[in-house]
Amino acid sequence: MDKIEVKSSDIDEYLRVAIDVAKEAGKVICSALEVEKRIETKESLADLVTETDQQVEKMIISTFHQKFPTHCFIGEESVSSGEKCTLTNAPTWIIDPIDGTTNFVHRFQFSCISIGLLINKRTEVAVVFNPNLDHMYTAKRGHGAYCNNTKLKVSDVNNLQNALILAEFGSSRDPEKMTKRVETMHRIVNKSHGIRSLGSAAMAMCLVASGRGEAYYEYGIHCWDVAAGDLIVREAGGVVLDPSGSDMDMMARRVICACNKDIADQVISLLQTVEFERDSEEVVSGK
Ligand code: LIP
Repeated sequence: MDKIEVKSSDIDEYLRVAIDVAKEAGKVICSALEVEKRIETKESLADLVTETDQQVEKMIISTFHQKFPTHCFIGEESVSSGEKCTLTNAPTWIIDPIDGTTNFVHRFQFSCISIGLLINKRTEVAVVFNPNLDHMYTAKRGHGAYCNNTKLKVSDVNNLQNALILAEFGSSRDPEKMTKRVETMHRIVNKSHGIRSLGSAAMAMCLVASGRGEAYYEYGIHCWDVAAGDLIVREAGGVVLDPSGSDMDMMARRVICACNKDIADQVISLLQTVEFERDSEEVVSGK
């Protein structure tokens, strides 16, 4: 498919609609916090889904579909129920209705709606909304990243010794993968100010973008966990890479983002690769 041309007024409209839909989704999530949830597990006892994830994803997709009938979608819950994860140059909304579902279940405040709009396979518009804290993170390519209208800027720390690193255990409980993760964390914690695990990739990326941590890495994420965070970090001045040090590949299920290349390289030198099956065969660089 040929490259798509987009007008900047269209991009503004996409961002406006994404912010509105994220706010509506936030209301649904906040009211669901008060009621008992029916929880199902997906691939492990730590891979949860609730009716709210499904309900919110349907709501977001149907709103976008009404407004932009030619656009395509990749949603966490749609893929879980068998839809293909296919990305073309066409405008494609990549949606995680609740990133941090386990946090949502436990009312631990780091969960959010993550929405990235990719055009020509690059995120052009990003919205991450944490309704618990009322933090709305937004970015438009080339126009900076914001949280509730305050411009974001990454930290200027460039030595791992002075850095706080965000990392996750992820949802797989495969013993070999767990051993590698714990060993890596052990190496990093000995060479930095410490490690934090928040349970939401999108939130972790927004915190790096906000200068509240120097790097975040994870093996096992999916494209919907990072599609929006990718642009938010880049627009705040940070770097987003594959843990090998090459360009990030959104379908490769692994990512590192950092406030700068120096910190990224120092973390990368300590990482152990954890293998996961890709989301799709295409290589999708956010650059
Ligand atoms: C979660 C991620 C988190 C990761 C979990 C899971 P979900 O997303 O954001 O960082 O460690 O494995 O993928 O499933 O709550 O949308």
